[in-house]
Amino acid sequence: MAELILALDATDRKKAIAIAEACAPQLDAIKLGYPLILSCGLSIADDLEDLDLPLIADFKVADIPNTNRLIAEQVFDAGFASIICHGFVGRDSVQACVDVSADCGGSCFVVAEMSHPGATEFFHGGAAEKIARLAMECGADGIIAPATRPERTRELRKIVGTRKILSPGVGAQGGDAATIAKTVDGIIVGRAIYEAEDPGAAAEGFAHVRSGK
Ligand code: OMP
Repeated sequence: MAELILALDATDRKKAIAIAEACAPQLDAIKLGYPLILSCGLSIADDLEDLDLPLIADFKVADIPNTNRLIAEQVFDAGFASIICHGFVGRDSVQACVDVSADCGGSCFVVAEMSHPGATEFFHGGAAEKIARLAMECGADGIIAPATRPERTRELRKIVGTRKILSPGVGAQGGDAATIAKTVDGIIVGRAIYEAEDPGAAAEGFAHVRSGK
């Protein structure tokens, strides 16, 4: 059983807010990334504040430690609860994001292995395992691991223990919600919900995988 996190990648402010409102009762968090934030600005977080759901900033931060720190500070100042960063940039860069998250009372998730087909080019051969270990050593709250490869995510679970795994790739990318929900703490779902004719009903369709609901 897992939480349901909406990847709100719609790029029109009004439409995005309407989708979030329609889905809110079915959600545990909303993830916002470049598509919506580049279109609307970080202030979109204020527009979603009344929904009282944790907001995850998905910038897949991947820069030098000082720039990572500056980005993370902006994210938490804007009211986000969590940030996603990349791990391949190395320990010092990840640590910068983790430290700002901790200072701000937020959480930090590190991408260990991505969900798309091309991810196997660089995240395989032990790289994902190395990133997951690094994330744990830095004190990250959890990792991002693919719903499209449940067997890989099960391997990464052995490394992260009881820390969280959030998993994208359900629906549009072919991952199965019920299968991956057995291994992870949260499933991240975008198009299968926000492109549906009735996003609220589509979100409700994942009720069977939500923990404790
Ligand atoms: P859908 O494919 O539309 O369900 O969206 C998936 C969401 O998860 C998008 O916002 C992606 O940017 C994000 N994502 C992945 O799809 N794969 C990953 O490996 C990592 C992420 C992520 O970090 O959220």
